[in-house]
Amino acid sequence: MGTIVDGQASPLALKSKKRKQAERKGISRANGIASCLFKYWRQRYSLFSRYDAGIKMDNEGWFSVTPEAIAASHAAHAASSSAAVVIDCFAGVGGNAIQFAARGFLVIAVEIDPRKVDYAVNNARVYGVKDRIEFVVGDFFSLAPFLKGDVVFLSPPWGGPSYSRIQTFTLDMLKPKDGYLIFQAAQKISPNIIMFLPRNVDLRQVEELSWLSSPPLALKIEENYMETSLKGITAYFGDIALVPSKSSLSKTDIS
Ligand code: MGP
Ligand code: SAH
Repeated sequence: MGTIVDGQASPLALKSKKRKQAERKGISRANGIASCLFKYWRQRYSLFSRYDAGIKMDNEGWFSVTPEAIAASHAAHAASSSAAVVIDCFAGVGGNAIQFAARGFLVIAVEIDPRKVDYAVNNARVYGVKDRIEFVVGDFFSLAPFLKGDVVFLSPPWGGPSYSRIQTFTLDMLKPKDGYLIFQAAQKISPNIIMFLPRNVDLRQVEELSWLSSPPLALKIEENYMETSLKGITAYFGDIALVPSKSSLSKTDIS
């Protein structure tokens, strides 16, 4: 130890902290990313194992993309059902859409930001699954009445990395609309809904979503870990909640 002297960091510890900050700034600059995104860049191979094969990301993509192994576990879960078409309603740079397509699904990937769609197309090409994904640039809420699919996948914006400083994340904090409205739009497409949510989400509210249907939808809630770090919560609604989960990344809490 020996780094704290009279309640203050020692000159040696300060030097090492400054060196680390400078190193972090240098790496961030060299890779064209904001230094506040450095922690996500360090996890780049767990976000996309083929990162070095030409994956493209933007700032929001860095902190929003579902880690590859978790996206693969969502797809594996859906593949245990008879579903064939998945609608990824907030597709971002393609983390989930790619894994659904790699599992053999036909994917309709909706994303409002055209630059992210360009990146998602590029990233799907890197994974050799571009032909299994139909990319749509647009607003999910406007498109929802026209979308047809067996499974609806929802990973909407959580309001940025600051979500983790909130003690209990309530569904009205989801963007661009309240989680209840997002869920209702999805329900019009299919009762089989997968929702990827913050680890601090209010689970009672998630349960309430299943009561929006009569009779209530089956619900399964999983915690998604990468090694020992809890990254998010997945809620499976409808018949898809009843298929057994095979993933070692998931711990089921409520069935
Ligand atoms: P995090 O909590 O910001 O980072 O995001 P991490 O690595 O857990 O760092 P820590 O210091 O908090 O431990 C964890 C994961 O949540 C990300 O890899 C994304 O998959 C997901 N995620 C984070 N945000 C801010 C969003 C978001 O806005 N939307 C979606 N869909 N996913 C997000
Ligand atoms: N699951 C994705 C990340 C999704 S992040 C992945 O793994 O890559 C949420 C995305 O929702 C952001 O890219 C944001 O641009 C998009 N989005 C926000 N409002 C939207 C809307 N109304 N319709 C469609 N996409 C929207």
